Amino acid sequence: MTAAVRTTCAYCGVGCGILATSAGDRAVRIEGDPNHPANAGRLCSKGTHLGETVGLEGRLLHPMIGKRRATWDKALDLVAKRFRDAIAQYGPNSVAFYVSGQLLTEDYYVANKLMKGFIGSANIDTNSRLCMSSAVAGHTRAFGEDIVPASYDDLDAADLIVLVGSNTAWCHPIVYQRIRARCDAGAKLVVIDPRRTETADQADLHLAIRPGTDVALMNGLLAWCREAGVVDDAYLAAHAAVPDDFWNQFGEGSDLWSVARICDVPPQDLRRFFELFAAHPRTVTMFSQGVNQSIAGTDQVNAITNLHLATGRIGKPGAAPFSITGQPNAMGGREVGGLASTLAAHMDFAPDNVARVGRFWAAPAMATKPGLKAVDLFRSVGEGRIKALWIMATNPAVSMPDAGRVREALAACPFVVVSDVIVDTDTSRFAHVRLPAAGWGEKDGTVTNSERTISRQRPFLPLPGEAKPDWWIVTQVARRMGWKTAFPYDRPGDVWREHCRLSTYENDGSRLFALPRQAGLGNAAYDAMTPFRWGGTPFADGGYSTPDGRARLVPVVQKPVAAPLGQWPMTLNTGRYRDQWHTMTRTGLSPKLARHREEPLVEIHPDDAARLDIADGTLARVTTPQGDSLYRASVVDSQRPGELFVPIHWTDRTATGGRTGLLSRPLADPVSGQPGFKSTPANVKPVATAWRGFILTRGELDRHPDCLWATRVAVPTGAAWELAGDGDPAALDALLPKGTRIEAIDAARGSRRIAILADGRLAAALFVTRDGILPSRDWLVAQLTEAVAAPTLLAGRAPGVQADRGPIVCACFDIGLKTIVAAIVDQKLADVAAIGAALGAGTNCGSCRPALARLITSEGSTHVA
Ligand SMILES: Nc1nc2c(c(=O)[nH]1)N[C@H]1C(S)=C(S)[C@@H](COP(=O)(O)OP(=O)(O)OC[C@H]3O[C@@H](n4cnc5c(=O)[nH]c(N)nc54)[C@H](O)[C@@H]3O)O[C@H]1N2
Ligand SMILES: Nc1nc2c(c(=O)[nH]1)N[C@H]1C(S)=C(S)[C@@H](COP(=O)(O)OP(=O)(O)OC[C@H]3O[C@@H](n4cnc5c(=O)[nH]c(N)nc54)[C@H](O)[C@@H]3O)O[C@H]1N2
Ligand code: SF4
Ligand SMILES: [Mo]
Repeated sequence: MTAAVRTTCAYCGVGCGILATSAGDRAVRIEGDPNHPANAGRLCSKGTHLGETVGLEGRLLHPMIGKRRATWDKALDLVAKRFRDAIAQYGPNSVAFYVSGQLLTEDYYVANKLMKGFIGSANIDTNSRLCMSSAVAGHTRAFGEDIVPASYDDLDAADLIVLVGSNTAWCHPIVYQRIRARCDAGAKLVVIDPRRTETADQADLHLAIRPGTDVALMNGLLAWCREAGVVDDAYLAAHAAVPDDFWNQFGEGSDLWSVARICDVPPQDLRRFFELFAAHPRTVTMFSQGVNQSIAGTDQVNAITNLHLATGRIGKPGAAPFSITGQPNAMGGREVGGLASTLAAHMDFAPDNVARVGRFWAAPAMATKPGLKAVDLFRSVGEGRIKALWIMATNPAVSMPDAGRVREALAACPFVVVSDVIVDTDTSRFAHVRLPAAGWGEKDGTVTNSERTISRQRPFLPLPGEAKPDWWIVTQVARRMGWKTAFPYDRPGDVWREHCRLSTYENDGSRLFALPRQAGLGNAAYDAMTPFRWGGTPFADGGYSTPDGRARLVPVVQKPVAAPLGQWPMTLNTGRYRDQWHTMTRTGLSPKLARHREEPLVEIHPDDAARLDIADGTLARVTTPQGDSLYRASVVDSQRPGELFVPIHWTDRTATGGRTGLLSRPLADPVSGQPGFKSTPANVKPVATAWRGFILTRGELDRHPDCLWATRVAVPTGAAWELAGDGDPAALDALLPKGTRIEAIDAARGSRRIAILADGRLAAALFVTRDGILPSRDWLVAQLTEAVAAPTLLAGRAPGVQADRGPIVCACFDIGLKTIVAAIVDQKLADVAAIGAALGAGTNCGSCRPALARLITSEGSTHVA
């Protein structure tokens, strides 16, 4: 064991500190860092299981040109040449970079400098366009600069916390724990989300609003505050510019009843929210993708900033609008200026700024205007106008809206470079050159979290194979394109110092983003950097980054919400699962994280399901004008009628279905360019299958199962595939590895059970059924790691013992939770009596009947075996 290394979590924008201890052979112990201000030692499920994701399986370990291994020299020369040639022939705007909030600040800085100061185009956009750009635009409109005026300390001081379009319990779990702790001390929690998420479950009030009506809600609340005398006129007089006609919009239609009707929530609930807000000056309104990912995202952000400005709830402890960031370094990317619509260091493309940055960089070719935003960028690629594209640390073939068109565009692009840690992603399949990047645990630099705290990510593992840090790769290409002296970096600290110097360069205080004390940091001090938050408490005395120092109230009106149309009667909402991260290239490696949700589900309200004849646990096809994909149906009343929810995580590498990116429409907010991922007109239909089954293997299958439904998750030593189809399941046998075969095939009942043994150990198992009854996977999965296979493999459980039963629910008959859940799911038991008939549970003393009833509602609809 070596000493623990202090680093930061690879995943979300909470930015938790981690103590990583390497134990050799890429084994690592992960603990929360008790000294980190973001988490004080706590970690969520994803952070805790990071150790399961640092192995080398699937890693890209050397550069590749086409399908062949190449040397770094050859690959870098080729990238530099193809970019140079395209620029020479078609001009600087014929090339583009598409980068990511998962790059470190140093990586981001170098890529941004190369594109905007040397290539001479601003065609560098980032997946933060899909994530934070409405918040960036809203902040800039309201405050004159993209400043998040809140910190986690504000949560500890708030009396009311309003979560808007944020499933915090799943997506920012450690912040959520902090919110719960504050609620335990008496603060109130209001959740505004069309779905009843686990976050909403525990709230004092949940407003399940009609999607896309957040402006009406916030404007209605502001009108209420004005009536109630809660508007802080003194604050507005001192610190804000209020357009003359601002208050005119709050006439007709802003009364409680009209707002309740537009938002489709009970008026009494709405009144309760308004009263809570009016009564608690210390309010934090935290928002995320339910607000940002909308075609009115920027207006929605400003509806929230208006409310906080007008009530003077900003720049004070416990009072602020709080845009919580998604990716670990979404904020660092914004500080660097890595969006196509920003220049650098919180400067835009005003001529002064262009000249200033040009002086600082000694740039030969400054970009003078914004570049293409992600959706337009890929549209341009599709139209043949981008001749060379370099994608770093993002998987747009999955995560862009209308991903089918994005794939066509990538296929047609003359030159695509992909820098990634994984060899085979849905995007890298289109790459002409693949460059192996250093991954988490290997890379070295800084990140900024949601509350502006900058922390180090430090390496504790050696660079595997020929992998190199992203900043190094971009630096090498820049030098080979001819700019040797402008890219002199030998280590991330060199880049860091330059970034910090730019932040203070000719900065008379008009840009709040400034890191003056960092610019002269020595290498040792850079290595020893402890987490620090820049910006203090912004706007504590007004002092907004506008020419007159005043914030802006921005008039915003609710746009009519389009009524569902005949062919597309449903609205498709998309988002995240608790234990998966985006396109699963890393969380997908963890067997423990796989247990939470093993397949992509389409969640649908019981009324819609009944009307459309979609039974829980069967397959359903979701169709939109952009494309279609399969999901397993989960019938739940946490959905609003008329709305569907699907996860974003599954890809071609892991499933035949769940391809959510193909479905989302490519419409974007006109101000920010952020796509409206949360509401695509859609349709859903049941899909019949003849059989259901699963394959478990030690190691991986040679190829993916070729059947209607096949979804993979990691299990210890190998993989588990859930399967369903309508053809002959016997065709699946060909997938099984060689070895001693034992089988039980009951053609009449349509049941096939096959186990393959190698050296006396279970190497693979295939179970198929026509009647839906399959053993629980737990025991068989455990058999994959046993040195000697049990004799009862084909029964799918240990000799003489029930399959892993879980905690006991029915004490009279000794029946466990897992047994009951499996029976509910596999046999489609619909009520307590049916459980009694099948298992005996609940038929003696009856004490467990309430528990069984709860399991019918919860597990019968949400759990998939
Ligand atoms: N487990 C996990 N955590 C993550 C990530 C992950 O992949 N997995 N990704 C990280 C990243 S990059 C991001 S950006 C964040 C995202 O974090 P969140 O924004 O919390 O997550 P989402 O699930 O995308 O969407 C949030 C909620 O918005 C709701 N919503 C949809 N439409 C509307 C609407 O019109 N109004 C309102 N008020 N709400 C609406 C959805 O129902 C959903 O519950 O999570 C980060 N954390
Ligand atoms: N329908 C729908 N689509 C969405 C969303 C939604 O809610 N609904 N959310 C959007 C949002 S908010 C986001 S943030 C995006 C996320 O979407 P993506 O950014 O496409 O998702 P990731 O899987 O995180 O992709 C990161 C890639 O970088 C690689 N990688 C990891 N670390 C490194 C590194 O250090 N260097 C390099 N070079 N590569 C690395 C990973 O292997 C992976 O292939 O999805 C967006 N798409
Ligand atoms: S809350 Fe976010 S940063 Fe913290 S451990 Fe979980 S995923 Fe990592
Ligand atoms: Mo994101």
